[in-house]
Amino acid sequence: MTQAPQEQPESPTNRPPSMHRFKNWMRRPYARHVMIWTVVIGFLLLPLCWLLLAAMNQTGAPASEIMQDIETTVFVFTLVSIPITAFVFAVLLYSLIGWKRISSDEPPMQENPAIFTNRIGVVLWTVVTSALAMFLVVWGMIELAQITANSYGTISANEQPGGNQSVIVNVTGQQWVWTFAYPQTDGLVSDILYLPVDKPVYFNVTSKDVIHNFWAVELGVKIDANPGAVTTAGVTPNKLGTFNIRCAELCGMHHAYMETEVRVVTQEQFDSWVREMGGRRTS
Ligand SMILES: [Cu+2]
Repeated sequence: MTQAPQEQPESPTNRPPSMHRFKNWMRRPYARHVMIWTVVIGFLLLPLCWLLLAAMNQTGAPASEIMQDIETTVFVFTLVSIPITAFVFAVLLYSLIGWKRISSDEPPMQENPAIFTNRIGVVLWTVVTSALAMFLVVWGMIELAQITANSYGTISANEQPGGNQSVIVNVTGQQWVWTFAYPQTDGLVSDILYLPVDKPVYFNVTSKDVIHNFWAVELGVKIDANPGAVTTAGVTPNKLGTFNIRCAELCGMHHAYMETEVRVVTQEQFDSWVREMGGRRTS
């Protein structure tokens, strides 16, 4: 039986060409294990993409175009980060489990030589992670522009095209309640937000005391409520139902309970609610 010629241990002076070293490296058991574990862990992590959306949709989201955009972004970002996450976990687990047989009494294993710089490895790692990161940056910017357009940007409600056909709501946060005033009616104020479906709504948001954050969860609206200033946001609710409104800025002892509801109803239901509450539509 002839023995395969033993490969010379690699050292900086007798290094074979890059490609050869890369192939050699991939033949090593730990490299193969890490690659296999990366693929297995990657597949195990895949359901996360859908689980996250299922969790977000528990309470009826998406109830607007904006929320739909946010969910798509969450899905894509999770998907794109899975290969890197899987690789990091594979290295971590292999370091914990694969090498655990080395005890302090044994000398270090000889079959795993010192790691030298491997150009192909470095190029692959850098190019792949940079490409993924760039993709996320570009995707993020496009989505941000899309969401800004869908939330009517920074143009105030009365300057928007068709602004008069929209609902304007003045949102006020204070420790620890939300109040919604409808300036187009005769002084209607409510602690539950009513909105007609499929109609643009503009929020003028402010605070009476500390900084709060107006978060209409399933509508995908989240904006700071600052004392002494008005911030604006907009959305078109496209789903009937009752959804959550929360404070998303730590604002004191009862911050966690600073929540109420948004009820998205038909235009007829909205008009009759306005009448019931004694408000008269003035525009
Ligand atoms: Cu608050």
